[in-house]
Amino acid sequence: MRVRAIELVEVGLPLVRPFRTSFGEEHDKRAILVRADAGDVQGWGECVAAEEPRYSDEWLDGAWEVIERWLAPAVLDGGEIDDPHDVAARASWIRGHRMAKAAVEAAVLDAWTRAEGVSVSQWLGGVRDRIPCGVSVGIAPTVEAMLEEIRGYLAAGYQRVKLKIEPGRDVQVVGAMREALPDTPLSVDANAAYTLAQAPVFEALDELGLVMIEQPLDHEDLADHARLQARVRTPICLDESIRSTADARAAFELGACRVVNIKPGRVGGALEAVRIQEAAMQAGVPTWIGGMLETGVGRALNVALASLPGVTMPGDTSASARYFHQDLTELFVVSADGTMAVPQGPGIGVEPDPDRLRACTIRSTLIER
Ligand code: OSB
Ligand code: MG
Repeated sequence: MRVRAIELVEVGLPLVRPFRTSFGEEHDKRAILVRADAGDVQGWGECVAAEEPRYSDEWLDGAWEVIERWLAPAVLDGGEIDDPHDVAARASWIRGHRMAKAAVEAAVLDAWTRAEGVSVSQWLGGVRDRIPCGVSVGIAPTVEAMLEEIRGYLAAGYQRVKLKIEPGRDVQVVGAMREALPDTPLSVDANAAYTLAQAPVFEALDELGLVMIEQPLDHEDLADHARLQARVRTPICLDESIRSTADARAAFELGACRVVNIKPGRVGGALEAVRIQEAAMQAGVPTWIGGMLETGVGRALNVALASLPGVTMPGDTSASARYFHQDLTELFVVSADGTMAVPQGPGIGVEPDPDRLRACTIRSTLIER
């Protein structure tokens, strides 16, 4: 397969409710969509870099430039693609920029699997046609507001509820949720907002029967995560800290986590995500697929990854309606049993609707050969 053109489209979609984490609040979803045009087939990928480098060191405008200036030319000028793994190989001289790389790889992978007539799930080795779904709940102004939002999700079927925490809004808020919802599988996500000196917060959370504590400490600090894990029974799950299979192996050897949140954007692509899932399976560490408030394009790839054998826990792969009044693609829905269907059509199984895409477009550029 030869990719003849790569188009970048920046889109903006209002969120149904603001999403607040320890690192900031988002009201709109902005994303770069990548379209790989291979003549007979085309494929779509979504870049999860946000407008500001808060979650990681990547940001939207930076990713746009990296793709336009280096990644797209690496793919376009590299000749025939013999396998989707070629994308990462051609881009390997570019340090970092994993979210940008992941988006380009995703577009090529979609085109490739469409040409082969198989779903991405099948091609990656998926073993499930439905996946268990959890939901990530932003920090709300009051305990009542948070509870009301959560009750809606539980009524919709979600199997696990993740609460965002930050210093000052942790033990008390989570304790109130636990009291109101004694049997609900709950987890917390601190997005790296604490230091080991605040371990007593996690020792208190340890008494609340949580499924896991996600990314409590600095993203660079595996050693302190290992020290914290030694002090709590609740499994620590790493998100920001795991950017590669090498990171995952180091975390497992150090005992820095007992669960991994896998996001294809954070680790440089779906194919690296598959390898992390394999390494985790070998180490006996369960994984789940995280999210970055993706539109249907990015969501579709996450859902395909969630069908892999080592991905055994409910992920942050929620229904389109949890994020948007109107998505760009066919909608992802969660059924009453808290599961979602894995698209079985060719490629990622969904496509942006041309009218919706036009309505959401902020800018676009075509890189052609
Ligand atoms: O830490 O998992 C996170 C959203 C944006 C950035 C980081 C995170 C999140 C979420 C939402 O928790 C997951 C989702 O529903 O897409
Ligand atoms: Mg997280």
